[in-house]
Amino acid sequence: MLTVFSEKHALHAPANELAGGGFRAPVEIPQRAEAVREGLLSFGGGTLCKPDDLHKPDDFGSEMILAIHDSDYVEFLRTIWQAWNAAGNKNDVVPSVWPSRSMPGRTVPPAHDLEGRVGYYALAAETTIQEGTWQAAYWAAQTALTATAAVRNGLGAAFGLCRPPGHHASKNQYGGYCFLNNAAIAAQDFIHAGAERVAVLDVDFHHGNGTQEIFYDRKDVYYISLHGDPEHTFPNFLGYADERGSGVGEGFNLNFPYPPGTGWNLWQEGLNQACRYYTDYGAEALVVSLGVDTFHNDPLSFFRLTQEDYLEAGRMIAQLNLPTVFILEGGYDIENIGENVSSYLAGFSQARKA
Ligand code: SP5
Ligand code: ZN
Repeated sequence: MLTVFSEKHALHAPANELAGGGFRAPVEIPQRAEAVREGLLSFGGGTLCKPDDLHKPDDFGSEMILAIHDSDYVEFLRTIWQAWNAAGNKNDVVPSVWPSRSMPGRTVPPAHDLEGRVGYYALAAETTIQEGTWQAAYWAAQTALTATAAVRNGLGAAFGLCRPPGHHASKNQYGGYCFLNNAAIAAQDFIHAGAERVAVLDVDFHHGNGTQEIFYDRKDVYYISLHGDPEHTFPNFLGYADERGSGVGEGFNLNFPYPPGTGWNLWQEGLNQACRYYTDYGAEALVVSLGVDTFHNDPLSFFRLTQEDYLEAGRMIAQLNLPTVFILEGGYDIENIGENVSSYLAGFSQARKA
């Protein structure tokens, strides 16, 4: 399968991750993307992805990024590290104060304080910003756009090996290891090219709060997510079953939150239903937010999916028979991430050829 990959992902390399009351070794690290690339090239004796199938992204500029994200937010991402560094901070950017529930007064960032500015644009504190973060995020978005362009131009499917991931990034907030919403940018690119109904299927272990928020009041993009119940896990404050969309978008957002211990039997029911809803919807194109942190051995997950399950999930997704762009999201078991992603794409490819 055609795979788009940029070495620039490595410019985002967090030194730490705030977890359990201290700074720990981060899980969203450059080795993830390298392991996926190597896994694709070696899977099935190199039958899934050949070196010729690996493409560097083209530069499509900022038009689609700005169709999804607010311009002040994009400007913040582009400039914050330099400002933070120039103010004498030696460490990575970490937020520490928020316009939280009890302080709803202010709806713009404070003009003269960096800490306030960072907190305004952050939705969580585990995600740090370094010198190369903007470059890495920009090229992850271009990776998504390049994969989408290939599919728009007639290729049946493509894989955007995006890093950093994207589905937690909202119109104007970063967090959950995400800065630019690569999957939303891909979906918007289909719309920009004339599609009227785009399906976004999110199989990452976590709810894609950013993608949901971005398309919540729209009916041209139908977001469906299968994920760990936010009563039990990140992002905690969005992703519940009663969130069904608003305005003309009502009925075009669907969440399947699942409890700890969820395995294939329960999970595949949701995937099956999602596929039926997309068919009824008359989807013209599909974007898959492909997280493999549903794996039984993932350090962040309480699902119990296996490599065989991913083969079958890939087959089920293929049966939608839609032009399909896969976008990498989470997955933190470095030992297995390459084979896990490959299993999804191999199942999909096998079913498409059959
Ligand atoms: C893209 C994606 O999968 N983002 C996930 C973001 C999860 N952020 C909060 C994770 C908190 C995990 N706490 C660390 C415990 C590890 N032992
Ligand atoms: Zn995740």
